[in-house]
Amino acid sequence: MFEKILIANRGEIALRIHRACREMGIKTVAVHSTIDADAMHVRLADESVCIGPAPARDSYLNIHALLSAATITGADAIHPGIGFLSENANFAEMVEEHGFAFIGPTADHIRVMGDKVAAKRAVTGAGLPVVPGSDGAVATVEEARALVQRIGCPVLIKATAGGGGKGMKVVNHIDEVDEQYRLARSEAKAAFGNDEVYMEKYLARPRHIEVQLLADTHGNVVHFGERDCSIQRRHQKVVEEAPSPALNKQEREKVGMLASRTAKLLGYRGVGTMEFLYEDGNFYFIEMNTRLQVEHPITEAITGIDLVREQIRVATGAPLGYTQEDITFEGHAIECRVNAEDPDTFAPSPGKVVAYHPAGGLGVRVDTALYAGYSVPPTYDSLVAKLIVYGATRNECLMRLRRSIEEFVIDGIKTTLPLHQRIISQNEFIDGQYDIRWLENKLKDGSL
Ligand code: MV4
Repeated sequence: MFEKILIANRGEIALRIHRACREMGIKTVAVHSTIDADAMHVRLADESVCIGPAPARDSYLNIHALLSAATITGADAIHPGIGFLSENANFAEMVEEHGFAFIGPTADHIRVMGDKVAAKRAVTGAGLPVVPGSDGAVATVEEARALVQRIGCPVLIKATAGGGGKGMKVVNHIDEVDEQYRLARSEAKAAFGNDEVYMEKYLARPRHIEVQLLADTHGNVVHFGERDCSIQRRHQKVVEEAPSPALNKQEREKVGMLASRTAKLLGYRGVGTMEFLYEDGNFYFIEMNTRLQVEHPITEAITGIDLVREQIRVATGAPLGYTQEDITFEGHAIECRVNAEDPDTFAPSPGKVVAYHPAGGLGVRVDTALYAGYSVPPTYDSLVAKLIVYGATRNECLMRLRRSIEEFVIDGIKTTLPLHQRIISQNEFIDGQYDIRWLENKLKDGSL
């Protein structure tokens, strides 16, 4: 087992990882930028190292500073957390070259899944269904036009280096191909420094269903069921739930089995998530995330498994020690991402938290690094707390979530808590009848 882990992250996820480490008897090293000197993740850790100035590129993305911090503190492993360097294959490689364990998949798996064309090809080879479209990259506008003629409008042009929706362009009519193709390439170039694009049939109203996976280094893979992450705005998840209200037991077992079988064939290790679009009873793989996810706690709530603990265990080379049949699902969980933003305009709202009182009681979990007197810096992403609520049934979960939002106090900054109360009060949400367009449509027509 590791004795000391350096946590290359900040905020609530750094605390989440610290907690798993301490419960395993592992010491932690926090790293922080100058603006985070009094952050909660620094206070809790056994040791801390300042790795640079506030901008992420100078601190949390500074590979040399992180490796130096791991060296001087004698850490034996590095946990990248979420965001920042968590899906950077070069970082994973350098961590291992410097003699530390990387708590994540191999650099090769990160690299393949970071290239969306390579990822699709890899999982198709393993028998996973994907959205019909181009066979690999589309290199010329002539090729793009021919493809639109073959698969029919609407068609979506996506960046190979993409994810997160950047560089995505819809083609609704053959006359638009040339313009949308050029726009997609130039946006991809600007966002990723890589203008390669590929094409898919555009699904108009799918749900976003993702499967949580865990693999050890001995070829054992299990899935922990799905999460429904269809409540999104501008490619940022807002509310997630597990299980999905749209799937029946057979569909759940089918997509879980398909995903875990694929991960096994690919020789994957660690935690990972396969993302699918789900429409008219069909699943289509779109991407795989090779890291822990923000919304992992809802899976923990319905399975009783500590995913970060498992992630650390398999990184030591330990075998899973259980099989798919040992994993059982019970009840329902919903997560609301609480952002330091104006709930009506989504304008960032950093600043000093003057009063803080989290929701509590049975079935309520709050993952946060906030405390009264803490100043939320304007420098990083605006997620400041995750409210995770469990209930024996979806209805119990919803009732408990409503009262939890009512009692959650974060004063001094604006947060999206009021938005969450409005979302979960909508009939469509209560009925589980929503798709990836639902939230943005509600915001646009002013009915939220
Ligand atoms: C799609 C799609 C419709 N059809 N692919 C958005 C980001 C990237 N992860 C994939 N995305 C989409 N791919 C096809 N063929 C619609 C989206 C999409 C989306 C997907 C999941 C959750 C929210 C979304 C919001 C807008 C678009």
